[in-house]
Amino acid sequence: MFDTVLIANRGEIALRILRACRDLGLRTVAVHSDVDANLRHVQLADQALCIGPGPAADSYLDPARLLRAARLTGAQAIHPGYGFLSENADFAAAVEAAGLTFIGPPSQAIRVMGDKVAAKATMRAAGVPCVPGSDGALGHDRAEVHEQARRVGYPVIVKAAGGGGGRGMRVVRDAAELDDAVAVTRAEAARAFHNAEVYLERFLEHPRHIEMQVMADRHGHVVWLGERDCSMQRRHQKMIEEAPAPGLDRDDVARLGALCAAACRVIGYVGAGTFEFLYENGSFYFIEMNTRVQVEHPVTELVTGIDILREQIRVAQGHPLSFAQSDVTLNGHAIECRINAEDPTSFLPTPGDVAAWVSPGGPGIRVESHLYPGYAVPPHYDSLVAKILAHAPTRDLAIRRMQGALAETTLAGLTTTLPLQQRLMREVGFRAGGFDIHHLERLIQDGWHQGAQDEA
Ligand code: MV4
Repeated sequence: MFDTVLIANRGEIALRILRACRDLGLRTVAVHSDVDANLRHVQLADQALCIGPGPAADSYLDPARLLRAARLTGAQAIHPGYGFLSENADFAAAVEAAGLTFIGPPSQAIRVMGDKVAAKATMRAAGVPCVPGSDGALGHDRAEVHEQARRVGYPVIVKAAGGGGGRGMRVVRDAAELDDAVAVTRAEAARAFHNAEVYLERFLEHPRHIEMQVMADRHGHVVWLGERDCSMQRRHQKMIEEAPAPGLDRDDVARLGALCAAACRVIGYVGAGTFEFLYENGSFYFIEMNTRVQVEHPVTELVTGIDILREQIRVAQGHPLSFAQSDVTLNGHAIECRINAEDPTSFLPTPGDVAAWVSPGGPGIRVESHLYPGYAVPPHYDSLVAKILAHAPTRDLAIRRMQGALAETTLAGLTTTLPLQQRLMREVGFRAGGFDIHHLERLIQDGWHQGAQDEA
């Protein structure tokens, strides 16, 4: 049983982890790069340690430095947050081997889900519906690859087994393009992931991105906490997430949740996890699993009333989940806007000094942010600077509350995505709900900032 947690992350999630630890009476150790000494959670932690220079490869991504920091500070557990080393099976295994607790699933579960071919085979065997595709990784016989593609049906998508999150994939619209696409994806995958394995799937043209939150403990309890709709994205960067997903059949969602929970039992899953699905024409298709806490976990916390970070840490301590599936009920609707320090038309990063920051409040509003006046956003890392959430009994009121929250947010000195999110709150496609994963790219192409799109 640990009493000190090393927070192996930065920014808003490091602060979220710190607050969960504080609630549980746990000591916190903040580790930071030398450009991050002024982060909010570094100021608040019981102990802080600089572990290296600004570039993440020499600080937040260096397993040896993190393990040394744990040894030096007496931390017995490491929370990886999201990104960085959170889904690195070798790091999780090294933490386990050092006799420390990795706050996440067993390294073996991370390893299996990190290999998208193995993940899909495992999920299919567990009864989770998957996108029709090749039987496992593609072989080197060209005729056989063509036969697989014909059987799956064009258009197909070639994906790297070591990829995920949108990295290492290529759409193939007819047989003439197949050989090249397979060869190029293989070569890229070998370089990027040190794994040349690729597989085929039927390419779905207009899906929604729906994901299912699960939690499991070490006592055989698994629960599903409902879905999130993350379709409002650009280049695999989510912009807005919401729960529940508009227009879904609640019985379908419940069946899917039960299948995901059953799959967790099969793989011996522990902690918080997310099953990603594409949803098209009333059917769900598993694409990959995220074996970490996600950026958008608060929308699920708001509609379920369950503190996912708290449960994740308690489960890592060996406690059973504090609730059962029958205790999980959905209450209202929640929306999250990710405020990034990016230009809202070019999406280029806009690091710099925060001149003023006044966060919004009022009924149903929650803000997750490490910002404060005088803070400087460094150029080295992800540009997420705040998550603004609105919760209300209905989606319409949640949108109205979000509009109010965005309007009362003062963030001076930085250029951010906030104006785009303000516009999206009024856009007819968003207002209707149920838009596909290409919706935002279409709006951007149409020049959202020139006021070309319809407004409600
Ligand atoms: C797909 C797909 C269409 N058909 N697979 C992109 C990220 C990775 N998680 C899987 N991705 C996709 N896989 C098939 N068979 C379309 C995407 C996709 C996508 C998925 C979720 C959210 C945003 C996306 C944006 C572009 C493409």
